[in-house]
Amino acid sequence: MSAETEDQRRTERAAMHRALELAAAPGVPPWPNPRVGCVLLDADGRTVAEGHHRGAGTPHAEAAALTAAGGRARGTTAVVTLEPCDHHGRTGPCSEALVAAAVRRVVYAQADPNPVAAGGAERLRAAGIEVEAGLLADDARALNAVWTRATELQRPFVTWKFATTLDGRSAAADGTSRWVSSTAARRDTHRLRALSDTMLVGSNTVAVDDPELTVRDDRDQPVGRQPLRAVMGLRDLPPAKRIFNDRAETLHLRTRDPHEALEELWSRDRRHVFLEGGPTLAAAFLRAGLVDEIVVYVAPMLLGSGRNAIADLGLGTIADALRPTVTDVTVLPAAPDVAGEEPNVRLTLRPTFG
Ligand code: AOF
Ligand code: ZN
Repeated sequence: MSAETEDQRRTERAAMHRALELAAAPGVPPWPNPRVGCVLLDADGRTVAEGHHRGAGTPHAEAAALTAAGGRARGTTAVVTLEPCDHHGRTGPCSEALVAAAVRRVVYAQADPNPVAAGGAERLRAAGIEVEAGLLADDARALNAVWTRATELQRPFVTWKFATTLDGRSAAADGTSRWVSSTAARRDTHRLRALSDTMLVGSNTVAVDDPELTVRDDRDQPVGRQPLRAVMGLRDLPPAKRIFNDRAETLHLRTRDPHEALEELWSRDRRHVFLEGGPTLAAAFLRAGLVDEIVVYVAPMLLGSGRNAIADLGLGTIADALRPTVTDVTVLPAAPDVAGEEPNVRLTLRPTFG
């Protein structure tokens, strides 16, 4: 490799790190679009312009950088975290914009998993632009991990979250469940809720537990955008339930079929479902192979009897047990501002079945 190429590689790698940093800018909603960053380099490897995507309906990262560069875009190398799109969606195709701006070379990290938008690399090559794929692809994928998986699956990514006692109970025999998990665990749940775009429960949970299903902060910190509250099931829902208060939007999905529910949510641009119960709904999603991630809070508490965290899965013998892979174990120490609580444990798991 010539010294010049070696130099170019190093510069482009640094620019890709910068593009990833731009993509991850705070305040950009991760839904329903990916986070994308772009840096334009001149022939000497100097940055001509930068851009990043700021949310659905706003210019793509490449378009933002091209606009910032104006006439200086000619002959540059565009370093971008995602393969430039090739479709007329909410905005125009970036492939065409890069060609029109007479960019010389395009280096991108992650191939576009979106079948509707993909094809940019080919289009650019056909126009005589040098294209290199895969630089820091794993980092780019990690930045939009849930979006990427959802886009590949063409349905929302599903995180099933539950809280349990040491003996697998989510509520006592009389139905009381306040509080199984600690303050710290509940704060952590609200943080995770806020990262999703939809919280989903069964109509039975609404009838019995009457959850509000909003992102809240018990210390009055700002919480930002509220995810959609979705309720699934055929039964009518009493309008007086807390889920219908004006703190967030609510959608009633009149189906018992998890596939149908996810299809409907996908068509409404939902990408990450936070499945919060109850036990019957969780079992239905697991049986359908529609759980992509499990988050469970384990509280040091014993009930001996009571409501199971999950309904019957129809598994008769130990050999049939579902054995998800543990991807993270975190101890959540008791919150310093709350007296008399014990640490809880959060397990994150990836289902390797279904
Ligand atoms: C973005 N921002 O910077 C890039 C994207 O919703 P649309 O019509 O704007 O198109 C979204 C698709 O465009 C997205 O799925 C991805 O495939 C491609 N690239 N999207 O939101 C960007 N570069
Ligand atoms: Zn684009």
